Amino acid sequence: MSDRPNIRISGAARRRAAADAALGDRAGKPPARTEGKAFAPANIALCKYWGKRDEELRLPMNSSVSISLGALGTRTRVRLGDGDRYVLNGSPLAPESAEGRRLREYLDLFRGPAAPGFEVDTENTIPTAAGLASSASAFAALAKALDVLFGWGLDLGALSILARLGSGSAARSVAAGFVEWRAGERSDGSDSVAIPWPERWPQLRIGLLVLASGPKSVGSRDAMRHTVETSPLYAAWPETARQDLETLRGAVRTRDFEALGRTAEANAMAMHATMLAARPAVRYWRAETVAALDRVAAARAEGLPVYATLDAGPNVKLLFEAASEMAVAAAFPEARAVAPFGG
Ligand code: 2P0
Repeated sequence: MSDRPNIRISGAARRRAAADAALGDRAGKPPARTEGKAFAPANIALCKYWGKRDEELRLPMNSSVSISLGALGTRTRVRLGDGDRYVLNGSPLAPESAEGRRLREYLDLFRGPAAPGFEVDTENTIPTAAGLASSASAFAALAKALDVLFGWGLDLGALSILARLGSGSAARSVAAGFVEWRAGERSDGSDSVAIPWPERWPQLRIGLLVLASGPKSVGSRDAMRHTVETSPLYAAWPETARQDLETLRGAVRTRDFEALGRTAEANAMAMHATMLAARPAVRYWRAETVAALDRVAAARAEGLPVYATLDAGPNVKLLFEAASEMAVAAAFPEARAVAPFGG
């Protein structure tokens, strides 16, 4: 038996090391100013991130790609202070709440003698009722606001690493448009970064259908872990996602809307299939979810090019093009249409 103590580096220490590595020689330098402000968009994945190869560094099993939602996202201001103080949508956020703790632990990565405390004021530009406010835009906006406060001038890859240390999907919210998050291979996550795709697709539309609001039964972080650990279908997921991502890359390059919609919808169904097979099942779908998917299928059978995707929740997102906007509005009067490229 070895007489060496069994040293286990904590998740927080590993995240701090990863943040320092992304910052390089900027790590530990005092802030350049007393305040930083930034905005980051929410994003909808066309090929989903589902499962981690490293829980602590939020490193994914598979690469994913999303569309950022333009002006819908999170606006954040971070100021230096003696202690921490958080405001979310105009109301103080209790430091001992789950969200407060998560925020404090994240800010610990950047704390130092010249930056002992952070006052964070954050506001979602997505109506809360839209059920879309997410950790993705929150941590991306915070990473960008810290970049301004400290004057780091980080490139997109480094920013996406910092955002990822808060929440995986936040890696994709550091940029507009189509953003791929490469899974990477290195154990320190230094190659698990966001790479925006150069293509723009101004006619693309996303329709937000809010079918149910309120807290979800299981958070996506726990659902993901439980699926990886217990679902017999999970083994097929990484390769399915790899193929879907390549199909989507081709669809975006050639502006093939049908291939994009079909693949995104199939990818979302496959992700939910892995959850349904988990033991016990993780089932986010409600009766309204199934009814909405039926309506999408019926609209498509009538010749309307509209597809659906859904994340770790009951709400359905529609994918369509500007030419179908009137018909989609008629078929789904409750949908809120978003033009991710500004139309
Ligand atoms: C995605 N989701 O690609 C997938 C699809 C939900 C379903 O990324 O644990 O909040 O913070 O890394 O990013 C939601 O998971 O999880 C998510 P953590 P995150 O958008």
